[in-house]
Amino acid sequence: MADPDKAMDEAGLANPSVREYVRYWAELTGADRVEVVSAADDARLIDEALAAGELEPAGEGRYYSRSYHKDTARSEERTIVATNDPKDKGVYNNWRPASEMRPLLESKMRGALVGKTMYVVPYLMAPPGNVLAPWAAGVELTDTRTVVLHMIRMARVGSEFVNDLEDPDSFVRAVHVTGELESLGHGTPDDQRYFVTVADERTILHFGSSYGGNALLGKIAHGLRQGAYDGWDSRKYLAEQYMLIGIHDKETGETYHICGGFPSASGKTNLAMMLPPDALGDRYHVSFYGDDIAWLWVDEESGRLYGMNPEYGVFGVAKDTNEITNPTALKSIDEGTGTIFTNVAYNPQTQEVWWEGRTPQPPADVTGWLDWMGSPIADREPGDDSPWAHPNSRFTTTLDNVPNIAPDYNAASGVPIDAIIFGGRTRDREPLIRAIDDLAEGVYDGLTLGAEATFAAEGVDGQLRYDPMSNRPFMAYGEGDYARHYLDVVGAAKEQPIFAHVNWFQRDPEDGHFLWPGYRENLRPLLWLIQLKKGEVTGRKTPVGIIPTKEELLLDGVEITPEDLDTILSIDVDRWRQEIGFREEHLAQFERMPEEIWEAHRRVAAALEAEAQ
Ligand code: GTP
Ligand code: SPV
Ligand code: MN
Repeated sequence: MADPDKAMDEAGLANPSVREYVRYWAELTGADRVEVVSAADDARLIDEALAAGELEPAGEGRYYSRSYHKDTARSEERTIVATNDPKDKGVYNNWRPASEMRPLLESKMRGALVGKTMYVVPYLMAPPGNVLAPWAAGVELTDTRTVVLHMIRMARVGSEFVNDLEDPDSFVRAVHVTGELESLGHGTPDDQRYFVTVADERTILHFGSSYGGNALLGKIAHGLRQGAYDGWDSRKYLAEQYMLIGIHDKETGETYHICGGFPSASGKTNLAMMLPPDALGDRYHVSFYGDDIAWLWVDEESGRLYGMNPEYGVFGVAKDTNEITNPTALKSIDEGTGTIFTNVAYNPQTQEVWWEGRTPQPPADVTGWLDWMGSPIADREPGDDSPWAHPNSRFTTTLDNVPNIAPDYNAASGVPIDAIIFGGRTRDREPLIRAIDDLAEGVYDGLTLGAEATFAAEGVDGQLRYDPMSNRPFMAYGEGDYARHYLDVVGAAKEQPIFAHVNWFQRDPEDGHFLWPGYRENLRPLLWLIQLKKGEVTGRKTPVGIIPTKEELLLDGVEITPEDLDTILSIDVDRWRQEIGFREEHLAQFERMPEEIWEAHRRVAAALEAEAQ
């Protein structure tokens, strides 16, 4: 049996409540050893992981890992929010009673660490000193060394983040057990995996995966689900699946901050890492604050809406990352140190990695190359064109490696928010950008975000579905209450941010090509949005928002045909009238949806009818 007190003494882990929690779980899981981790342990843990074969070298200071072949994405079906109050049940949170879930998870975890090490990972999901830091501390317990290595990259890790809490009990208890992956019945009726957030007990219990959002509990389970619940419970803040960027105008010296939600694998990391197009690079610079999570609150002193990124790293989609789509990501990997790749293709002889879209064609000489499951490419049957890398393969790197990281990303203050945008993979109907300058209509727009789901979750790729605010997989409580809370938080700000809906993914119905070139060019509609907010342009009013005229959009150097440009800057009124019917059904599912949202819906519907006359 482990001696948790000795391990905690040695590591200087002093918080008495944390110590009690660690003792409880060390005993319940039967762990042989307890090890308290801080960021300073990274090099040693990397060496141990290499020696154990959990990681392989992928060039100087870079590493490769492969997960169990059925364990490659978040499982939405197996993810549950549990509380003690049935009123917390929403449409998307898979609500279950805490009294049922806690004993079930404890039974799965009992004895699961016999013969194993229990790593103790104290973390903070906030820049130190931030006003929301009291909700940001947690301690993840895990049986998996690669999970520890990912946590060190994705969060601020060390005992100092939990030792001096004003209320020693105010940390999130986050327990992760991978279990025996081969015998968990993935996707069968007897699926043993459970990813549970007991939100009103601030306890996260995840069993049955070592992958990403299922296992890095600081990130998705705390940063989004627990954060959302705490933000509502305290009436203080919102926790959203948003990227957060600064756009700096070198001519005027001004910086604008935009945050925004796009569903998983729909372009947040790309936008946050944006290198402006050559024609605009002399004047503008885009800086990275966050690419996946933002917590938003109203700053007491200025009365403005503020935002910060609780994370410390990037867990980015590898697919289609290349010199044209995201040179910044490649630089963070090549010039930074410590990147871990998961489930890409790997060549142990040359230590190279590759993924679909990295280069137009895969390496011509397949000698040594293994696909993401570890099978030699050279052994493939002729005609086997299955992907070399898993579509949800990822790279993990810390914020310090990101070349366009904002100089003040670590500042306690956070940054004032000028605009909130929503978007997703929508193949028709949604124009390039439509701006919304009314709070209720902006929140309504977020709640009715409809897009194609992606490979970031098991079994949903390509499904068209509503994904409110891009939070569908992370909803912690009822959607009507969520809408109320959103209106209250943002509505309390003295200066309202402008809202917008963007779409980089409209396609030609015949040949399927993307109408808008996307990526670096996405800066252009965002600059227009800022100009609109400042009153420098007026746009064209439509029933669903204000859209730019061709003349207003800075288009020099953009490759797009006049027909495609017309399509992405126009509103298909009949298609939108049909959409209104779908939205009505969608919103009607939710209890306690605020009247302001229904009013916004009726205003948009009436404007569309008037336009159709
Ligand atoms: P999560 O980390 O899963 O929450 O996703 P994310 O929203 O950060 O996704 P990311 O930025 O990593 O983008 C995922 C995929 O979208 C990549 O394959 C990109 O190549 C693709 N993508 C991003 N921006 C654009 C764009 O402007 N146009 C097109 N066509 N594809 C894009
Ligand atoms: C997402 O799926 O939205 C992610 C990756 O950001 S994961 O950490 O796996 O949730
Ligand atoms: Mn995400």
